[in-house]
Amino acid sequence: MQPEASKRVLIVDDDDTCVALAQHFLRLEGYETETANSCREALERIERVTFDVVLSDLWMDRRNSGLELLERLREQTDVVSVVLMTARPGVDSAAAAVDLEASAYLRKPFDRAQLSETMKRALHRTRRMRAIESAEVDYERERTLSESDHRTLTGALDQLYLAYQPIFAASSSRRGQEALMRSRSPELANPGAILASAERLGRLGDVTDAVLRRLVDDLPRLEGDVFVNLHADDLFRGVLLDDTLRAHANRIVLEVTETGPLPRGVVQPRLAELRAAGYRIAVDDLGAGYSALSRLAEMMPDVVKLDMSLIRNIDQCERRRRLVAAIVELCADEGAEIVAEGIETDGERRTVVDIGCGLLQGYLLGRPTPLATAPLAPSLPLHPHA
Ligand code: G
Ligand code: MN
Repeated sequence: MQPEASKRVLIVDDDDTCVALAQHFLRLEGYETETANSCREALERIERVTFDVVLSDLWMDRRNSGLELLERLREQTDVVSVVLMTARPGVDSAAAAVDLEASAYLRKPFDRAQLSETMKRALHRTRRMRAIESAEVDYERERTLSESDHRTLTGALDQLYLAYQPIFAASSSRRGQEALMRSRSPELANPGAILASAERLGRLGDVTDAVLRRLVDDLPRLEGDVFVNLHADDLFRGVLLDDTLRAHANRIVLEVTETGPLPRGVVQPRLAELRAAGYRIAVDDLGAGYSALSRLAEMMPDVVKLDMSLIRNIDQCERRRRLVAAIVELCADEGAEIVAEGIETDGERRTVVDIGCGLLQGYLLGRPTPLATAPLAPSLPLHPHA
């Protein structure tokens, strides 16, 4: 249940009878009231308590004290409504009151209905102002938060590097490697967190550009094919057709990690364009999440990478073996190569080779390693336990 919204009024008047009357009426209307007899006393109260409306006499101690009070109050806050009471409204004081955003004038003497109506409007104004103010505060907080998020992401991309995990042919010769994003940023090092942040900030393209820039730097030191992960939207990044990257296109396999339906009419022509430039296209993580079999027909990939969830314990699961065998046959018909990903045991390795997976990847065969610390030998041992 919502707490009832506060209706707290400070009544300010040097005339005690008037204070008592206003207090009586307002209590009948459900207001909480406090009272003060002078501008000074009112300001003291206001310092300690948050009021929703200040109902103040205009003329106190033979001066326009009500205006003074209003002026001092406005130095502190806009979000409390002030109603000025007076027996002699004058043009000058009215103009000043408007200037200082008094909510209303209440002509003395007033009856309960007049007071009630005026106070209702004043209270409404306070609540509206508060709502606007808190929305502004939220907006401000949101903006500064995302500014610092942007900085953190930029930092992570500046310190981005690639680790390479070897990919072998079933015949045990080394075929190439998959480039995997890493960052040395202390705040944002995890690749999944980098991608999540980039997605939230609408900067997935920046991640791809950073990855491809690093790849260009590394390519001269890499042997064989280089597999690199892209979101389907990234297929449209201009950098893919820049001369530098294009010069190596025939060694590059673009792994599309897709999490939603592909807009057919746009993606097909782009794939054709990228293939014409020399790139090969792979469907990544087939068998996981949204990466459905229908993707095979849509993209006619050159390479299909089977998700490690299909590979796990495949040597102990007849039905999974048959499923993978069916996919392998389908891909063979389409002329696509198959990579079995995430091979961790020798049983898994032997089984996928038996079924006919032509390419192998996984911790059993090699972990992702940064280039600087591990110059890539052309043939790493395929059977570490053999
Ligand atoms: O989505 P994609 O297939 O590109 O993901 C590759 C990820 O899988 C990398 O983070 C890599 O470190 C991880 N990986 C690679 N080989 C293995 C493996 O044998 N077992 C497990 N659990 N993870 C692996
Ligand atoms: Mn991949």
